[in-house]
Amino acid sequence: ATYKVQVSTGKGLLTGTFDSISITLVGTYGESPKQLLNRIGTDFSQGSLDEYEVESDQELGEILLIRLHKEPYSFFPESSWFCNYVQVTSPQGDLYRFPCYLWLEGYATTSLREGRGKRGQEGPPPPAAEGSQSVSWPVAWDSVAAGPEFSPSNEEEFAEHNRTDFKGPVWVCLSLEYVAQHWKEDAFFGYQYLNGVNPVWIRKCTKIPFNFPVTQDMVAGSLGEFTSLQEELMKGTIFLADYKILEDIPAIEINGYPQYITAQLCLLHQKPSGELIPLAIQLSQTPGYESPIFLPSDSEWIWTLAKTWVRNAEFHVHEVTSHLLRGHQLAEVFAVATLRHLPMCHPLYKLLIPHLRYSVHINVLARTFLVSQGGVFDKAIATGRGGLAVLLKKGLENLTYTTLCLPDDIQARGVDSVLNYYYRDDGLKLWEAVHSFVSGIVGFYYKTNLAVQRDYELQAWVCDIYTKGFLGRRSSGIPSTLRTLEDLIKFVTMVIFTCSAHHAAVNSGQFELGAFMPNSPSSMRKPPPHTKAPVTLEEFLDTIPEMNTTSLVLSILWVLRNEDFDMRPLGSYPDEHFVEDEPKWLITAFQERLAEITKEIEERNKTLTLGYTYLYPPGIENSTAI
Ligand code: RS7
Repeated sequence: ATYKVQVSTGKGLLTGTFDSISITLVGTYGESPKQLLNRIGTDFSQGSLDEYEVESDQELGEILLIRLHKEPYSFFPESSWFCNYVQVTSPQGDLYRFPCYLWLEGYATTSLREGRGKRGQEGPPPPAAEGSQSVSWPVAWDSVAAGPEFSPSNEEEFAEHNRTDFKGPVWVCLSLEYVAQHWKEDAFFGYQYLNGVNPVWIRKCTKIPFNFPVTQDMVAGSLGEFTSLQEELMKGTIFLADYKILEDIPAIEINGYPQYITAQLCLLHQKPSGELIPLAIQLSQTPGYESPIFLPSDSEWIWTLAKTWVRNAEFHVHEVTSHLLRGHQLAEVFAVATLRHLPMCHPLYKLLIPHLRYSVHINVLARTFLVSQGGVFDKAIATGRGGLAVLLKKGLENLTYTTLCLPDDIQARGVDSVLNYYYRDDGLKLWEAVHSFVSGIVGFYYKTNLAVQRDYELQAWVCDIYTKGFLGRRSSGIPSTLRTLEDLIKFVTMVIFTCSAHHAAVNSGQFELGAFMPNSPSSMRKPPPHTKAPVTLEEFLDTIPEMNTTSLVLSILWVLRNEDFDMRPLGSYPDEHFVEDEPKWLITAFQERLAEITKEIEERNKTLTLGYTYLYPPGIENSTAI
């Protein structure tokens, strides 16, 4: 019997191979003899689709899997091969597709199972080349101890920077110049809590905290004569940004001088016009004579200094808890758990792998340059690497399933009726779109709750995320098992949303909002003021970072601007992991919904003085890849 075999090689750089590749077809009735495929030097080159005939004396029945044998050829040195997929056509014309989309490295045999999604419990046990043997957890990922030695393989492809053509429509957008002009304004300070790089921190305040004794007298000037603090608290228009998490975070020396970190509190008010303005700031968690409450009516530079201390707190919580922990570290947890537990033919592998692309790679780079000993954190950020580890640990202890699921988070923070909160509006639409896509995929492969409960691969995956990622902390609310279809859909939605939309929301604006340093200082050189005595511009400048600190942060922000990168926007799936029709239709429906959201955002932004673009779908990456 003659089988037609087509082999597709990746389009990226150095994806072709000079090694000899042979194939064995394994069917229900038997195996074909191992047969050499490539004519070395012509076949299996970058982007090629090669065709062969494979002979077998016997009929093989239904083809279940194939083996690809990668062996030395003549004097050529070993070369890695990026295989997209193999397609086999039987003598009767039946088509079998074997998605791969992986680098095959070294001399080894790789087994690929036929591509129709199979859950744990169905199908034969996964062939040895896939699954848990190949990837191990780095030691203590949460302590940033994992070094660059935990290193993924496809770095050539990662290093290849293809310029993207994405240029959104031109609205009046935030820009470096805009920030430089408006950074001192109270309204812009407040605006950033809703639509800046860290739009996840403020909470509704219904009662003035005991350790932040703001009084009616203090805020009367800001609120005006027609209302009172009490009335606004009851109306739900008072908000709190509390940086208690920064208490007792150790600070380092920079340029030979000690740096300072404090645990600020900031109270805000949303006016009927929608403007969110700061009412009062306290630069510690302990009120008293030594820690006055700063007000907009204080003298110009002392109020600016107090706000700048809050912007510094925002720098720390944004970069460490929202960006590094929730964006990057979690993506790595999901990636490692997926590679350990879900074989390539598992529907959740197929669904998730595009959302985990390059996440380990970018984290290896971060561990090499940013959070390494003597790296950017040690040189330019008050926490240094030591304080970073403490802050990350606290951040992880505070992280909950509620925080990670946007609709629940909005409820929990009490910000459902805040005006002009475009992060929330766009984010909820995206959550819904992802949820509906995931429901479709899950519903196609899992018909009952029992099917979810019995999928041992899925259960091992979620349990690993719970125990390794969240250190088995019950109070996180992260599930350790999934019992129902709805549980599964919500969990997978959270994973995809975190790696795409959440990361985009906290990543995309970093350059424009952070490059004008006083808006986002990484380190403070003087202790926080203990009195309201007026300060001069000189004293202000002596507190914010020095030139070399600033330029180091700027250089990183510049390099990591997400402009020239081989980016895959949310909902694009150029690698065809799914071979059935239904998932393909679901992908199309997801893309159509994202296109509608795109239109809605474009229309909305036209009506705004400042467009909100960080959750504009064409600009959101599928994965935490930068
Ligand atoms: C960026 O990822 O775009 C920039 C990050 C950055 C720039 C300057 C100082 C500190 C940071 C940071 C951070 C924590 C997140 C690291 C993830 C980087 C790939």
